[in-house]
Amino acid sequence: MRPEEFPHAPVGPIPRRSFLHGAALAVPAVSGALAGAGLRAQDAPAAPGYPRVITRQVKPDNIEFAFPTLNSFLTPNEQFYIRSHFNVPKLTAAEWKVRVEGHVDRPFEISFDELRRLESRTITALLECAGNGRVFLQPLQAGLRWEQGGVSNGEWTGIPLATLLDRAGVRSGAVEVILEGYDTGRVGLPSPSSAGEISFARSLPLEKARSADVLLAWQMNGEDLTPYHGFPVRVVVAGWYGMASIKWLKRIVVTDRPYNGYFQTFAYTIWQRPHEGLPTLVSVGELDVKSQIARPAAQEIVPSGANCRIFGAAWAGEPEITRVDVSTDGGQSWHAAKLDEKSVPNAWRLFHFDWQTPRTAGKHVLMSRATDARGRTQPMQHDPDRRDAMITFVQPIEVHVRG
Ligand SMILES: Nc1nc2c(c(=O)[nH]1)N[C@H]1C(S)=C(S)[C@@H](COP(=O)(O)O)O[C@H]1N2
Ligand SMILES: [Mo]
Repeated sequence: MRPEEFPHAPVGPIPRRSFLHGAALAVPAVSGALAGAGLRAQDAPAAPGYPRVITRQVKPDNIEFAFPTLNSFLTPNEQFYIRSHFNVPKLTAAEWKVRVEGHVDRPFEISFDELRRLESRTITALLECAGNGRVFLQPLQAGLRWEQGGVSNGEWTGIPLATLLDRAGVRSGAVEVILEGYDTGRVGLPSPSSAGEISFARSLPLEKARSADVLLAWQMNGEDLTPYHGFPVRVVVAGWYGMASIKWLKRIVVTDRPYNGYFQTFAYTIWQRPHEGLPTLVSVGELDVKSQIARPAAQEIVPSGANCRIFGAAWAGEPEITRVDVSTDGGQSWHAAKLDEKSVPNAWRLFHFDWQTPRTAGKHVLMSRATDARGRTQPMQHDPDRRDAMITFVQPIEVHVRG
């Protein structure tokens, strides 16, 4: 299946900022004569359009979705963000296998062919890196400086992890399931160094591991996984931050005690204060509520006295997004945005708000703030206890109204 078009979203080339002037330009969010009209000669000398992805790191390659190009409910595979800690392991479908072991009655291995013969399901699930938006934190944090695009929405086909757990026979006393990838490497400065060469691994509480929304997937958006996204088989943990969705799956270890691996208890952790205010590190898990404005993009120029469609996406993991409010005056006043009818658990929900821009030129700060069915709402400030993860505070988008 091809990602479907989203009718509210204006398409057309999305010009990018001029490197020469450092000034804003681009008008794709505006309906009327200018929409989709392309670049004005003075605006973007060499750019044929807005880049569709943005490279954050090379070897390992880490690439973000250019969020201002958001134009469909499902993110096309060639734009889906890539977050890999180590280089892509070289695997073939013919040789690949996954082993199920640990606190089980019948450990076993299963091949790709065998796996695909089991009863599959297809689910929609958004993946967001826990570090998405890190560039907006002050002071600036170490780590990959994602802007808005460490998030994408996909449709996944595979078998529930529960199917393999049942086949292995989980023993009583089991508490977690560790998922390990075939990729390996060393982690070094500026992070605390790893215990030599390690693999990428994370655990899930047994209850979550048994949920029908945790898949061993071999397809995204109707196509085989690409090497970057975990070919031939990855895990998709719907409703959780991306680090739980192990790519290039190698091993499933059922365990009777909590796992304290590098990516479980060093990285991807935040502070919580359950013991009389004493800060305790806890592993990042479920997605929190968040929204982002895709267009207009930061520093864009929008015409005065015109209709400007503010367009974006909101998500909260499993709970439904119940409202999105938009501000065009830096958070002083808020207006309900129109939510797309399509509300799918574990996916994002698209929204828009039609803004009548003022007749006079000036700077304006746009914001969006989402609320979910659990009553969670985005905060205005980043909670420092979250350090450089789970960045859900309301992001200001400065735009320029010009006559
Ligand atoms: N084996 C393995 N799985 C992994 C990772 C990794 O580095 N190695 N990165 C994780 C992180 S931090 C994220 S955000 C998601 C990103 O998935 P994607 O690259 O398909 O978007 O994969 C997760 N699974
Ligand atoms: Mo991530």
